[in-house]
Amino acid sequence: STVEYGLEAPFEVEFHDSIPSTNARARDLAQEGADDVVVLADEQTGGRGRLDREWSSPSGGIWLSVLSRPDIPATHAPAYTLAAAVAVARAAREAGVDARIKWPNDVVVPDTGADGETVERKLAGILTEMEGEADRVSWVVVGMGINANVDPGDLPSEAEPTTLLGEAGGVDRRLFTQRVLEEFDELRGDLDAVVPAWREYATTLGKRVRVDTPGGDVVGDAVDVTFPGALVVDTGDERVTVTAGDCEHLR
Ligand code: BT5
Repeated sequence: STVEYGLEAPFEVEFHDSIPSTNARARDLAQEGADDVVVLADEQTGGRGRLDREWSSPSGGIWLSVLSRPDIPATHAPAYTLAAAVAVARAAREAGVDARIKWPNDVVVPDTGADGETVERKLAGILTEMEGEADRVSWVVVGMGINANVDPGDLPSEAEPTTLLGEAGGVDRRLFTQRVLEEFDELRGDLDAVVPAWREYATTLGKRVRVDTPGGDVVGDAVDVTFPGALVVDTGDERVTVTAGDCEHLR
């Protein structure tokens, strides 16, 4: 409950010590007609990423889902994903972490090794789900998986993860969550501000990328992000606007 968790965010908060997935719970609440609810958990036993990939969610993290019913067409929902990434990046930067955003949904921290090679370690991921008509969504659930007070060794190493514990010695999860929700609430009320804010922290722009899209791979220079969250890739022959896919930074 709100009181128990002590959050002053503009949402009702439902807290769980352990739950399969906060997104799944928020979807259930949506079916029951709820609005402006945050589902928050210390641990998830069945956390999911995009394309049903597993999201490792040990105790100590900030695993949360925001349910809202905005008056937007489904095509604008990607702006919610970007808004969440900006909110998490801002809160992490306030905590002294050099958080950047990798298109579309990864909050990463650059880690330059002794060999001069930089690895972008994933601090957080966002999963947006929605239902409704094309011209107006019925609800949107924005899931944020934030590796907070988690030992990086407890996360799958092949994912090249990092955590707020590893980067900043840990955070006060209540305050961190409050900052994320305040920022997210502000951005969702001003969607035009999302892309400019996203550009400030972007690590993808200016990089050579390979984007694995439903229509095949697109390789080129990432030159811009446009509303509501599409990546513009200059392939040398043409500028391709990519709305969804996995992005790999080639250099
Ligand atoms: C994401 O997917 O990055 C979205 C993750 C969303 C998780 C939140 S937690 C609260 C809410 N409830 C849920 O059930 N989900 C949301 P994607 O871009 O598909 O990345 C998934 C990939 O990240 C996996 O295949 C792993 O390689 C890697 N991975 C898994 N767990 C990780 C972790 N804790 N930290 C960093 N990388 C991880």
